[in-house]
Amino acid sequence: MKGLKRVAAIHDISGFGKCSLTVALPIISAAGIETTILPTAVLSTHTGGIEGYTYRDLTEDMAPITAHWKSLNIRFDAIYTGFLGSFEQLNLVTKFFEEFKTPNNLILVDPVMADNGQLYSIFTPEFAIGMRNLCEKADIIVPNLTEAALLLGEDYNPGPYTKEYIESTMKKLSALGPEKVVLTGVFFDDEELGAATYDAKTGEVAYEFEKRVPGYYHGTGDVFGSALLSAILNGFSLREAAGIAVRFTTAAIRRTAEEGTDIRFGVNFEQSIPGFLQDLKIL
Ligand code: PXL
Repeated sequence: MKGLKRVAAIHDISGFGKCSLTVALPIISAAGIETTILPTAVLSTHTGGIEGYTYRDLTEDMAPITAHWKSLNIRFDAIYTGFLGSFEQLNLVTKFFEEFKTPNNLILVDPVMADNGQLYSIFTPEFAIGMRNLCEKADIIVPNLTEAALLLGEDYNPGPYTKEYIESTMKKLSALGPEKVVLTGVFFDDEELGAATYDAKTGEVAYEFEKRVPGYYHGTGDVFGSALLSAILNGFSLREAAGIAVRFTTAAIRRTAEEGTDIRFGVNFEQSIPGFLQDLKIL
């Protein structure tokens, strides 16, 4: 058994609906990685298609939590950020990076703000510019194609995509700063859906696909990002990690589709964890 690695996961807690920390914490922990959490807000549910959610903003707590961890000399092998509620939170996360970034750890930013061509209801177009500034400081970013367009200030392309479009999008995103880009929601036809990876250091572009399950399931970006980071910290290459994350996310979606659960309520990743751990060669 290798030494225990530690992640700082900076996302909200949506009590019901399986996304952000209620997904990141169990998945990364199951992959044998200590998961320290910095909650940005507490909501009754996520904001995707569910009305009447409560929202307790925790911005005020973020600097004191950061300072306390710094005083304890805690070190992280990775910093993983997701849903952030405001410009102020983007600035606080930037400060967190300044405190805890080392030459040996990695920053993974999932620029959670949009999907299917639309910004999530609580965000403004200006927020996308702030998110771009945060992505510039990351080692790896994991946007979907809507978020990629927003980061680049381009119009959304609903697909199907071409290799030229995907590769030029990833190269432009990498030119913002991150050495590695993983693009989700990539498809060239109706049959398959998956992710593309680009590593600016090696120039390698790779694709990982699974058979498409129809429908839009909530929280899949967080399942994907958590699985990707887990695989990278378990020593897999970017491409292998993307394959593991695509298989795990698709398995969770397939299970949910078979059960006919409300697509807003998140995917059944829990019962897909054994397969994920086998893919990680932990089981
Ligand atoms: O899964 C992304 C996400 C995370 N957190 C909250 C959200 C969303 C997407 O809608 O609303 C609160």
